[in-house]
Amino acid sequence: GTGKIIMDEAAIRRALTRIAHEILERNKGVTDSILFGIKSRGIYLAERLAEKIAQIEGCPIPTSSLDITFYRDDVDKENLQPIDRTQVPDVNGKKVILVDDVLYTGRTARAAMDALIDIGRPQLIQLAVLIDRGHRELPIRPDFVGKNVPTSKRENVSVLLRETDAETDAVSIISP
Ligand code: 3GP
Ligand code: 5GP
Ligand code: MG
Repeated sequence: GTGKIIMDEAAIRRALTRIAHEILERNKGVTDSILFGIKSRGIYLAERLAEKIAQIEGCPIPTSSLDITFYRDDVDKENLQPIDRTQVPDVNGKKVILVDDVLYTGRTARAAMDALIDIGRPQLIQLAVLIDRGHRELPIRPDFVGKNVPTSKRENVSVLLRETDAETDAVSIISP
């Protein structure tokens, strides 16, 4: 659906450019860092951040994706399997930056941390999100935020990305 656009293509580009700089500043470069995109849209955002970081720093940052289904707190695990650690980069001793489109209750971020710790022992884990819409149900706080967007629980934040959704990027609030 369509709602009020709160970030257009340029705003999203600028926010990701800023976050790329913040990641480099906070971590003093990209040595031993890995970006992990969470499911579909987090993966595209992680890839965009990696491209910017490589341009700014002149040095590539490994990028991977994380399937957290097994680690969710609301699914039946019977037919699911934990992450196969041979299929993901080694996280031992690494600075891992989780990337997602929207942060809401924090349950997805918690599951992602559980998944990471299942495959190794990262040096540290940080969280980067394009949108923080509030309403946390766990003590989780993002390290890098594109835009803080106060929402009601009944609203929904639509994130449309060129890679999967639309001709141009847009973030809007969909009200019921
Ligand atoms: P994503 O996989 O790209 O993150 O959760 C499945 C998809 O539904 C997500 O896409 C997300 O963007 C979208 N979505 C929209 N509103 C919600 C919501 O309130 N909760 C969740 N979990 N997903 C939502
Ligand atoms: P949480 O687990 O923090 O409640 O929600 C985070 C995950 O759910 C993210 O991966 C995000 O895609 C999705 N999500 C939660 N709320 C919204 C929303 O309003 N809009 C979109 N696009 N995704 C949401
Ligand atoms: Mg998401």
